[in-house]
Amino acid sequence: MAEDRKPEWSDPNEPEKFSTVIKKGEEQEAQSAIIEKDVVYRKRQSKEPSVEELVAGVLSGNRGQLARAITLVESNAEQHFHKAQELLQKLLSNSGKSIRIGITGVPGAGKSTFIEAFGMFLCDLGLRVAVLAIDPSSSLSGGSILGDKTRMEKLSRNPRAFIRPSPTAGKLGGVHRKTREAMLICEAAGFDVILIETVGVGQSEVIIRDMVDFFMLLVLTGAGDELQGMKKGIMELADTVLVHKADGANKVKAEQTRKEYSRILHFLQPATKGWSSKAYTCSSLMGEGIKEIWDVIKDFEEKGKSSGVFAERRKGQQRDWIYSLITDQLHYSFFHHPDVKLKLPQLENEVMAGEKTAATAVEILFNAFLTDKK
Ligand SMILES: Nc1nc2c(ncn2[C@@H]2O[C@H](COP(=O)(O)OP(=O)(O)O)[C@@H](O)[C@H]2O)c(=O)[nH]1
Ligand SMILES: [Mg+2]
Repeated sequence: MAEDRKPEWSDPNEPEKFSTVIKKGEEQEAQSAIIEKDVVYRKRQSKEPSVEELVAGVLSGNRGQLARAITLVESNAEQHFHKAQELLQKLLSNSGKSIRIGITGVPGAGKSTFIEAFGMFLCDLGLRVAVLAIDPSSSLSGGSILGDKTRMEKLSRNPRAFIRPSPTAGKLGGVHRKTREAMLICEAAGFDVILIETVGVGQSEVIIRDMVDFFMLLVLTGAGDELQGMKKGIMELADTVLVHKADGANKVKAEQTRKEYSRILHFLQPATKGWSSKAYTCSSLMGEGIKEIWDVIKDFEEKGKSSGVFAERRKGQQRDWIYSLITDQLHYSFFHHPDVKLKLPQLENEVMAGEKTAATAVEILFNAFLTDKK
């Protein structure tokens, strides 16, 4: 037990004159209690919710838990991966009830502005709208999240809407795995419409096409040359081409451009069986053509559901999901294999110098990759 002491400046000859004592050791005890309390408090603050808590939270439409669930699937940590899969497994039977819409176009085509206008229109109809983004450049440049957030200012404040910027690529699957899983979680949380924005460069539009029911391409006017140069491939993916920014002095031109696109679409392979893709004009700034696009999408959904094409596509997408994950995993584990990482720069130089064929270099790399796997 602590020994009681008088302060040093009290008179040792007259101890009773000073009634206060210092209890040695008590201060220490009190302090450690404070520290402990603080640790407990901090632990409670950063405590990760359990899978059950997340499932219950998502299903009840709790936005905080929804955001946490998506953060979990976006995490690059291995222990989170397994927890995320457990969560998805539990939510899977509650997903699939929304209409999934992909929106692509070159940077500056107005995709984010369109989503703001279209999303607000849908919210006003009483629908709940989730917006996800895939930005293939985001893992390199840090993304255009800031730009998008300011473009979707009204929508981001709407209680019926939920906006999630692009995840970054990493271990155990690229951005598309994360986007697909975020989409399933949003569906389980009761969102009626999922809008996925992607920059139309390279492969991302093909990836999104494989994830959505309806796919639209936003284009600009005065694109005569661009139209010629535009890859037939991307137009063949589109269920609708939207000639955007059809306002002011641009209105007449937009109508001409619409006709040109319609003519081309007419000769192309349809993106969806039984559906003929057409071109429309739209101005997100003026709010024109927004309702018409929704009518087109509703018509598309109705026709696809009665013919069975809608369900058939979704089934095919579920199957393809396996293969895209396999590709992801292989890609990741190959390029992160220590021996491959070690040997690759040297082999690259040798191939560039013409000392080795690419096939020989790849064989060496695969041997290194597979040695410990046999
Ligand atoms: N005139 C006009 N400009 C628009 C319209 N929609 C977007 N813009 C402008 O186009 C620019 C790019 O828009 P943004 O939504 O960021 O394009 P994104 O890169 O495709 O997402 C912005 O300066 C917008 O204000 C529209 O309907 N009419
Ligand atoms: Mg954008």
